[in-house]
Amino acid sequence: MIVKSAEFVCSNTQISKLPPPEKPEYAFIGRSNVGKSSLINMLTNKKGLAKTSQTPGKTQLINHFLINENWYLVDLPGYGYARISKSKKEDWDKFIRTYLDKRESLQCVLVLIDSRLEPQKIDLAFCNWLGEKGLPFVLVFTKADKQSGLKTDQNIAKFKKALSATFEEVPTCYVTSSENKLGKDEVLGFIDEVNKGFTM
Ligand SMILES: Nc1nc2c(ncn2[C@@H]2O[C@H](COP(=O)(O)OP(=O)(O)O)[C@@H](O)[C@H]2O)c(=O)[nH]1
Ligand SMILES: [Mg+2]
Repeated sequence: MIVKSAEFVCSNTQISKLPPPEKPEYAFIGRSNVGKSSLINMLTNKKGLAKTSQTPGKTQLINHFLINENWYLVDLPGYGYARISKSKKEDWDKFIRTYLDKRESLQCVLVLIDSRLEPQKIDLAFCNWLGEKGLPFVLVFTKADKQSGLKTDQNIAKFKKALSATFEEVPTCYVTSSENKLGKDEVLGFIDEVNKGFTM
């Protein structure tokens, strides 16, 4: 897929104000600082589309971007930010989980994982929750330029192994780098394929 246009549509704090669920939608989510904004900008060829390195945990917004006038890329607030209060964390949980669970047009959740790290509990727990809800998701490993391919492969293998404790079939994995555009064609190609099967 070639991204010809990418437009910011809206930011929401309320599920009731989301755009009508008439286009296929893909939610990007991961721990704060995982490289989500950078990945969104890389995929859409727009440097400032998603704001990178903002103070996390401040505003908890669901951001909709319209791509090629045809599908929505949704930027969700990061999870696992240590310095936000417990009540804020619970608000995050409720808001995002309701969105993920109820959004009819949501085709897939892209769960971003830092490829430099050993499997993190919070990422595994989130994947398990998606599994329990029967929500389709893929894993997008970020920042692969930061270490050797071998190290990346090892961390991915460990993550898959950890997931295999609860999943019969481990989801598809993509290896990406926003720095050198690794994985761009693969992630966009995947979205393109799913879009083809979208019916209202
Ligand atoms: N080397 C490298 N750095 C990255 C990559 N993606 C993000 N970063 C850096 O990681 C930090 C967090 O990125 P950001 O996109 O703001 O993460 P977010 O909090 O998940 O939206 C920033 O300093 C980015 O420049 C990547 O693929 N490679
Ligand atoms: Mg960000």
